[in-house]
Amino acid sequence: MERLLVTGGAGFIGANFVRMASQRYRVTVVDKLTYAGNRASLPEGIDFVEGDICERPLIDELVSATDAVVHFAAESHNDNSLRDPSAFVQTNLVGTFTLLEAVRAHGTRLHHVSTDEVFGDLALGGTDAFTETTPYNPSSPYSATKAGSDHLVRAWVRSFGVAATISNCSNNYGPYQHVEKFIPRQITNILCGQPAKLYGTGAQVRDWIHVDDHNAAVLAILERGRLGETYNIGADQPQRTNKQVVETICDIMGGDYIHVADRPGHDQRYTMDATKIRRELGWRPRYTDLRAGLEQTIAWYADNRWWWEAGKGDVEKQYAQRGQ
Ligand code: NAD
Ligand code: TDX
Repeated sequence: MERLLVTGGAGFIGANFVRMASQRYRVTVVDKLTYAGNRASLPEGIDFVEGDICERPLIDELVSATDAVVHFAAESHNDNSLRDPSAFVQTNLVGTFTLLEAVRAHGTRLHHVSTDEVFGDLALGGTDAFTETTPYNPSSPYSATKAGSDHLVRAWVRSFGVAATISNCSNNYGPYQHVEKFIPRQITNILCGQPAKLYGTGAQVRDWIHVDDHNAAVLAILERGRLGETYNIGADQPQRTNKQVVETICDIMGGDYIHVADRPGHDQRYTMDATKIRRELGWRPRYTDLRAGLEQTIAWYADNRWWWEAGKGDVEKQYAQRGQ
């Protein structure tokens, strides 16, 4: 395997993946450059194609010229999916279908990147965790379309023998994450002299993982994973409420937070059991201290205002319309 086609490579996780994988592979990125895509996140020396994964002739041509596809492209923000789900259905379902038909036609290896949100949520206060066999029970239009895309991949493996793997990962943080998302929104609010904004009570629990740990796991699955298998990815962190995470950010940066309107249908708790990937592939997270990972991420946003400052105002205007 020498050549990789990375869909959604100009997005947060994709761009960090390209930075890691381009040290070992010849990488081509295909990305539509939606509001969430940014060419400036990509390193020099890779091939970039601006295009939509729903366009079959383009995807056929790119898939025919690669050894494997790593599929990150998606509409990824729950709050946006509550405002207008249509792009989520199009990109996450029709886009994944289009890719699957192309890899089926060309016999190409595919890794499909998915989320813990396909499993729904867990009750606050419990210690149970999602495993690879937890039944799917998605809550939002975003997670429903990701769940549907996972089912398509599984069906193409079983029905057509497509050489695919799937990973379901917990909440990522790190450099190049769009300022609409929780952690960069709070960091950049404080950098702009604004308070951090906590939805509702802030009692919800997310299972945070550094983006480089996620991407090292994706590479391990691509290189050594068993075809047809699904792997959960999570960093085995202690359970942390959103309020605790905001308090840590405020403590590091010297800022304040306020409570704002809650997200409708807000998932309460995500906790991942990543035993399978640890046991089968020997993968381990390297960022095990969230505070240290947040300090690194805060320093990145403070040093790279050019990367996020232009888009910040529009994002905050949209949140303000919803009382958030
Ligand atoms: P992102 O929104 O930052 O990036 C998505 C990228 O996909 C953007 O560059 C965008 O331009 C591109 N894109 C969107 N529609 C496209 C289309 N039709 N054709 C081509 N490109 C298109 O998302 P992210 O946070 O980097 O997430 C990447 C993947 O990882 C997604 O599949 C997401 O479901 C999954 N995931 C994310 C997290 C997380 O915490 N962010 C956790 C688990 C899984
Ligand atoms: O301003 C905010 N205040 C707040 O309290 C924002 C933007 C979010 N929140 C809360 C909502 C969630 O409980 O923080 C938590 C994290 O929110 P998001 O960053 O929007 O992430 P989440 O909805 O958990 O989904 C993320 O993880 C799984 C990614 O966006 C998905 O793409 C991934 O699949």
